Amino acid sequence: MPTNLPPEYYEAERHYKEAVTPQEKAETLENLISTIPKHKGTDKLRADLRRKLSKFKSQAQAAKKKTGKHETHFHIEKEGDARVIVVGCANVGKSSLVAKVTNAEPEISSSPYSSWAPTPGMMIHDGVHIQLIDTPAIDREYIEPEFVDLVKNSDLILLMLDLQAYPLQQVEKTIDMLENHRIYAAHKDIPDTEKRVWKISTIIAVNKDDGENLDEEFDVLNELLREEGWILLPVSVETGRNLNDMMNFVIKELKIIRVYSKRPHEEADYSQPFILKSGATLDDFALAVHKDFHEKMKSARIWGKGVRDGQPVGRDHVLSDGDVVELHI
Ligand SMILES: Nc1nc2c(ncn2[C@@H]2O[C@H](COP(=O)(O)OP(=O)(O)O)[C@@H](O)[C@H]2O)c(=O)[nH]1
Ligand SMILES: [Mg+2]
Repeated sequence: MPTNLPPEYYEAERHYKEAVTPQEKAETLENLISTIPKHKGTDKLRADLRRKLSKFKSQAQAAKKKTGKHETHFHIEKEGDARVIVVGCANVGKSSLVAKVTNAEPEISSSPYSSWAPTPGMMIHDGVHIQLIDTPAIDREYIEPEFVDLVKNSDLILLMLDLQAYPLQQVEKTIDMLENHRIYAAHKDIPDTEKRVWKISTIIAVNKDDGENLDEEFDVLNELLREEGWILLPVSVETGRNLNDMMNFVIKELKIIRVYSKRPHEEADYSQPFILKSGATLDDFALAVHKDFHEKMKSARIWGKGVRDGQPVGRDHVLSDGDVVELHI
């Protein structure tokens, strides 16, 4: 082993050793090789590692082919303004929620582990289209990599618990599963040394809080987890209790704003909001309406929070949820 290797080599070597799948091994090894200075003293090391690299690459290729069949049933096209994935243990009410608030019909069953395939549905709330995905229970021996990928490709995780069945154990199991796959709730402080992590906004929906007699149990759970920065919402899919509040909260957490356009001397069209990211400006809005507006806009007036009715605003004005905008070209 040549002794004159740079510190980056050892850092890269650590990642390579931590890698598990052939795909991860290949990626981290490629990076490792790139840290090795090219000279005679390192020739043998580089040749050895390249040989290993090609071995991992062919293994990764083979693994991809094998799971090809799975990919079709886990592969879900993104639709709507955002994607929210419902994750949790068996029987907590994931499928019931998706069946209740979307057009989808996932199987609901009191026997655990009935939903094997993720099922997407469209939830439309106050003009925002949210793709809500029902998933298989996480308390199983084997978690499909495609399932993990689906979580990583979501804008928000709705972590669901059953208040009536040891919720603390469920939350631990679910968080462990996610963190074992390097998926962390957005509020968590992850050490800088931890590379390649996915940070995703996570809300805990505590289901089966069917009536006031159960609220005290929710309060206890809430107090425990809130200290660690988690956000918990009590709901009952069966009775519909707090579901509306939950959906409002999801939209808030997605950092989405709804902005309405209006023509001069007409009312705003509230049925069709333009969905923008929080922090979007008038310029972004004009682009969303039409590229002609974006190019030719001379002025704009706005109605909403923190502005005078019909106040003229410039292109860099930051919009708020619920604003009504009149564009002039
Ligand atoms: N009491 C009560 N039962 C519920 C509620 N939501 C769902 N369930 C029941 O819990 C069981 C499991 O529901 P399901 O949606 O299949 O759970 P999943 O395994 O997480 O998809 C079913 O018998 C549902 O009827 C709720 O809010 N309250
Ligand atoms: Mg289910």
